[in-house]
Amino acid sequence: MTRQDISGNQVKLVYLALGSNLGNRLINIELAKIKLLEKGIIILKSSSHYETLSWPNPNLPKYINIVLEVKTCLAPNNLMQVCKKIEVSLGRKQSVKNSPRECDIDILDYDQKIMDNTINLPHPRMHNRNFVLIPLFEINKKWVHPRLKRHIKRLILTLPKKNITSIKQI
Ligand code: PH2
Ligand code: MG
Ligand code: MG
Repeated sequence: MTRQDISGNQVKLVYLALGSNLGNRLINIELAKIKLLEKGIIILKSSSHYETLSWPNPNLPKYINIVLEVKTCLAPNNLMQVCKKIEVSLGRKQSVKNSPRECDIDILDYDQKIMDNTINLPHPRMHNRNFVLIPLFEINKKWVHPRLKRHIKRLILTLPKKNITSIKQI
């Protein structure tokens, strides 16, 4: 039987990536976690903080990234709306793609769901991003990519070596 909350909604296991490369990066990430909690999203695990080069332009300020394992009853689109609102409340402006931001929240994996319409699940570029795979591996060594059916360890080993050596656990 699927687990339900007290209102009968199904509880889903979700992995979120949080990042910041503008302002006080550590505080921005902590505030984002508090705001997620305020929306009833339960944080089960939180990875260490990792300092990573900005992708795709390494000349932009470095990011601090973490990955969270959370429980939520929100549907994917509603969860996405909540994440967007938190990004904006922490100062994110609608600007040029990949420009520095106080807060970035991406849904990596929503209960192993594969979805290709309003939002893409799992996150379409997660499998080649060191700043997502390495913190995810820290909190779930058994995670498997729902679309590629590939184990997290294999995905990390496929990354270019410099992507592994350039990431700093802090
Ligand atoms: N997020 C981006 C663009 N580039 N680079 C790093 N290192 N970390 C991020 O979280 C990140 C990025 C937009 O979502
Ligand atoms: Mg991102
Ligand atoms: Mg994003």
